Parts: sequence; C-alpha cells; structure tokens
Amino acid sequence: LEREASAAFDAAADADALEDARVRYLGAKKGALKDVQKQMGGIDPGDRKDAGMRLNAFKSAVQAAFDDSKQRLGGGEADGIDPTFDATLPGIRPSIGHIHPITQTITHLTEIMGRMGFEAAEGPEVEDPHHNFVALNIPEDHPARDPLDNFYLSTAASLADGAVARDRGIEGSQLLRSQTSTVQIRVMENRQPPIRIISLGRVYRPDAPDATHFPMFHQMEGLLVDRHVTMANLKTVLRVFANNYLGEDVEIRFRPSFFPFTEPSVEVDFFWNDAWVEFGGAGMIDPAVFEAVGYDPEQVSGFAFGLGVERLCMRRHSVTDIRDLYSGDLRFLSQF
Ligand code: FA5
Repeated sequence: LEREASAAFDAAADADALEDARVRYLGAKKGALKDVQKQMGGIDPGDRKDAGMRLNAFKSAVQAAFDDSKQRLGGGEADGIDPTFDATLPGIRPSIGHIHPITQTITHLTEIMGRMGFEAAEGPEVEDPHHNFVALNIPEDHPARDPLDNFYLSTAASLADGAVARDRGIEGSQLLRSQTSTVQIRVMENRQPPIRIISLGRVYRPDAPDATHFPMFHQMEGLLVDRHVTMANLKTVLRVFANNYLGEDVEIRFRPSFFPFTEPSVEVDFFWNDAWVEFGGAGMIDPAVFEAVGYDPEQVSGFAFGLGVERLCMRRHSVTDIRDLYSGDLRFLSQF
C-alpha cells in the first residue's frame, strides 16, 4: 500500500491530481490509511503494540511521499517555506502617524526664538474681554469688538440674565481669543520686567476662508519689556528671526500701521511670488497697556509682535493655499 500511494503521488501531474491522491490514501474519512487504522481493533492484544508501530511508520512514509510530491509541484508549504516569500525584499514600514506641519512649525519657531532668549508662555483659548480687548486698550465701541468679527460664546455665565452673548459682546461674556496678544497681558499681570517671552497658539476669527485666511489659525506673539527698548531692537529681532526661518535671502519690509496696544505700530511683509505678503503686526507697547497691568510707563519700555504661523509655514514650504493645511488630506500632509 505504501508503494502504491507513493507511486500515485509521483504520478500526479498537477495540484488537483495530487489532492485526489491525498484523499484516496490520507483522507480522514475514507482514505486507505483510515481503513488500515480501523482494522487495528481486530488485532490480537499481544500483537497490537507491534502493529501500532508499523502503522505509524507507514503513516509517516506515506505523508513523506506526499510532501515530496507537493514540493515537486511547487506547493512547498509542507516544510514551512512559502515559495512566494522573499526574505531579501525590504520590509514594509508600519504606519505610525505623523506630526502636523503646523505643529512642526511651532516647534521650529520656538527653537529659533529660544536661541534669542525668548521663553515660551501659554494662555487660554477661551478668554474674557478684559484680556482680549480692555487691557489691550481696545475700547468698548472699537470695531475689533464687533460680535460679527468674533466668536462670542453662549456660556451659562454670559446667558445668566437671558441675553444672547452675541448681542451683548460686553464684559461678562466669553469669547474664543482673536489674537495671542492676550498672553502679553496675562504674563505682565503676573511678572515684573525684564520680560522676554513668546506665545504660540490658536486664535479664532469669523474670516471667510481663502488662500491666505482661515477661521482658526495660529499666531506667534512676542513680548519684550525692559528699560530703554527701542524700535531698532524690534526690527532687529524680527529680521534675525525671518532670516533664520525663511533664509538669508528673504526680503522683509515694515509698513506704518495702527494697533490700539502699540505706538508706533507697523505691519511686516515678506516678498513672495512677485508680491508683498503681510505676515504680522508689531510695535512699541502703548503706555496705556503698561498702566493696565500696573507697570510704570516712565520706568519701562518694550515691544510686541504677533505673526501668522500659517503664513510663515506656507512660505517656507511653498504651500500656496492655507486650506490645504487643514484639509486632513494625508497625501498632502505626509509630505512634511
Ligand atoms: C494682530 O492680531 C495683532 N495682535 C498683532 C500684534 C501683536 C500687533 C503685538 C502689535 C503688537 P493682525 O490682525 O494683523 O494683528 O494679525 C496678525 C497676523 O495674523 C497677520 O499678519 C496674518 O499673518 C495672520 N492672520 C490674520 N488673520 C488670519 C486668518 N484669518 N488666517 C490666517 N492668518 C491670519
């Protein structure tokens, strides 16, 4: 029977024929091996041990003959080797996620400013009008406080008397901060000069999205307060920063501007794709702001700036549409 099985396996010309032969001899239900096994019951108890051993040897031999034939036909799994497996091919790197380009930019900017002695500070994203406006010298009737230009929140506190927060836009309501300048106030309220901090984080404005605007974006605030600080110091810090982050050949310019919390004020542009693009505002701290935090404007002076993190990241990486950064499209994001 062993020779017969072996010959049948050898004769199999393809995998189907081999499978037929396997069922015939090794099949669990009707295979020839099963028949022999069934006959074991009728064997004399004294001869059973010997017969059992011979049955096992027979089983192994038939199985080995089958394995040989299977290998010959290319189905080599019998000895644990998959013929389609090539151990010399490079492996597939597991996907472990990715740091968002804006987070990478924040780390990079923090590092550059850290080298100039600016330490990172943080403030809340949900703010009160005192820190977002009042202490920054933005009076009640200033257009920057317009409910249509801010995300006021309908919190329990602001709705206590039944009014809608959006219609009030006044003390007692809360809003998503519209600028990181809030952190200037929080830091100065809690510390005495000299101060040299940056603060990077999200800000929110109901701006219609376009290639350079998004309703949620990031700013890097800078604040330096000491004695005898000048506009020349401010311009130097911003130039050194721009050269570090955007390269030695970047062209930047300062334009006169207005912010209620700085005097004089400037806006800062870089040249990109044949045009000047605004990337931040800056200026010398207005004495009214020093008074609001309890500093003596006769004793201290300082500068502040607020830069758009997305615009900086976009220029460095040649991203021409801010919306790509927030599309969630991994084909775009995984390039960074
Ligand atoms: C401010 O927010 C001032 N707080 C900046 C400042 C700080 C001035 C300290 C003086 C002293 P402004 O609204 O211009 O300024 O915004 C600053 C920068 O944020 C802009 O130059 C731009 O780069 C970026 N920015 C503004 N709006 C958007 C938006 N919707 N999407 C993306 N970036 C924006």
